[in-house]
Amino acid sequence: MASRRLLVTAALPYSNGRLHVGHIAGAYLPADTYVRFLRMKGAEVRFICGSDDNGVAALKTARERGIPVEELTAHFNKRQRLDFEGLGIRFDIYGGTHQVDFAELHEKFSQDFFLKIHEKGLFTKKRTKQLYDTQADQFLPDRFVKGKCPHCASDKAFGDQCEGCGRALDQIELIDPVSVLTNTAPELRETVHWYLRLDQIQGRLAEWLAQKKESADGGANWRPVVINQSLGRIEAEGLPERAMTRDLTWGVPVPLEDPDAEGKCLYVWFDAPIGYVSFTAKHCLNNGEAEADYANWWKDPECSIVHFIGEDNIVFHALTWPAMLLATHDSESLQGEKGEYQLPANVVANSFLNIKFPGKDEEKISKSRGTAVWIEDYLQHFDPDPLRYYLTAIAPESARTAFDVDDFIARNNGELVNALGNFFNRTLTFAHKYFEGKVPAAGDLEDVDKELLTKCVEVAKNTTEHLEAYQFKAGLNEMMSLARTGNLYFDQTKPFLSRKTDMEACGRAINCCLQAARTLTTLMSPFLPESAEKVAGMLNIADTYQDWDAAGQDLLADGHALNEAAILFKKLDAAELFDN
Ligand code: B3M
Ligand code: ZN
Repeated sequence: MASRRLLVTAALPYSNGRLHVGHIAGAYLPADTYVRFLRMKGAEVRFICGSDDNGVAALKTARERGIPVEELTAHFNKRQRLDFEGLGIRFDIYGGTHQVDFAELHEKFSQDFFLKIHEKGLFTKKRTKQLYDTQADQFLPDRFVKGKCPHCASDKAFGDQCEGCGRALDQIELIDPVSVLTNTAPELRETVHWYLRLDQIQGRLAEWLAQKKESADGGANWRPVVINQSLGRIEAEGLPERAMTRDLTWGVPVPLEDPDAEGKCLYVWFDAPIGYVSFTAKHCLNNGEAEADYANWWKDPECSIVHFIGEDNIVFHALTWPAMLLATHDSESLQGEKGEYQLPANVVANSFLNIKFPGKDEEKISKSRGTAVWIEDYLQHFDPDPLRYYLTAIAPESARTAFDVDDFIARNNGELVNALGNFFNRTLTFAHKYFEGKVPAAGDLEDVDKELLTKCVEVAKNTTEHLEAYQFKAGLNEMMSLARTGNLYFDQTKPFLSRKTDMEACGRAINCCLQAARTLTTLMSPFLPESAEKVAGMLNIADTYQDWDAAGQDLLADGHALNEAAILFKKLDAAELFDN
């Protein structure tokens, strides 16, 4: 682990809709798992998130629904917050770039950031042409223009990004643009914007990314897709200047005393990542610290910053955002000196999830076609942990994967219920029935017993390594391998037979099973926090199981009293939820 202090962020969801399983698998669940793990390791962590309220996404939805944009974003901020809570995703603060309690501070941080870059001379003010909808009588925000991509010819290109090839675009590059507002062809009109001089920063950016690439095996664990998309972009085409202002009134006003700045806002991708910072400052305030204490997390080389995002946000987090950070620096240091914004220690990106409903083909998750599993719907029927389990088991860490409804049910019933739950249940029930609810004496261990205890140590070590390397799926599999080995051990040592003939052997087997259960409780906790807490209660280790390093090391003492056992996971039926 890079350091004992970490600031972890998860991408700020746009507050214009509900969350589905794809969002959770992409950024929020791995981030939460990681933070829980870090805390169990004794690290000091701040876990920051909130909604991305500004810009056109919200404006567009509000317009479609005929409600004020403030109302829309407040509404979805709250619903998304409840989704996260319901899934046990526990941020230290959940802000929102335009939410009542946050907007003022966020505006200040964003404007200061802009001014700092402005002072450094890293913006060019340019008079350009922009698409203007003469029927709606307004300049068209990027998302309000559709057209053909100049790079890949996909017709799913918007004014900011092509959904075909993922490239960032300028709206005037679009071929055959059409206004989303009125479906008419817009005309080009003159406007003024401030462009971030990425060309001036790309040398340092490339050097920084190259360092990360080299260290990919040496502990930094950057995913290849992140390096390739960002460094690859610089090497292939260089970074053109990008406009960081927009002709828009919903957002952070451009903080310049310049008539040309009137009626303009900062680009949403400029202010959104600053949300990570302003929410940190707000958290400091809520925590009884000073606003300026955000710097302990953002401007201290001793603190590592890790961003969790979905694949479509790579360019913004591994190029634009680090460029913005570098643009505020006085020093030439790549990471940043103390007192300067630190560049991220890692940007962890997942790919997307497809969806597969019973009897249908695998397809993309789509709001408009209704092909999604919504978190609100899920939580009405089921506990959070089965979803956490499945989304980690199929995590799209290196490629797109699918949420397959039948597979979700099958793995819940086969893995959580039959392997993990059953191991706890048979062990605890046995201890209650034949050993008065106490840990029986281990006695003299035989090879088979020692093997199980060695397996506990190994699994703890491997799970640690996987989690430190952001390999959540592998970490989960490793943890589950201990449950399987535990079941095999139970079957082999047959305490159900030895209890009639050799109580000592029987006690030894149950003792070892309880040790494995003890280890599992800790190791499953970042993945399945609610279930871990329950089983910790049953094992009567509520105050110790959160110490990560105790897994495989701390053994339950002979005679340790256990609490009542209860069923941990239950079989699920797809019909309950997914009967469409
Ligand atoms: N709101 C994007 C998204 O959901 C976006 C992330 C901002 S993180 C600073 O694609
Ligand atoms: Zn394209």
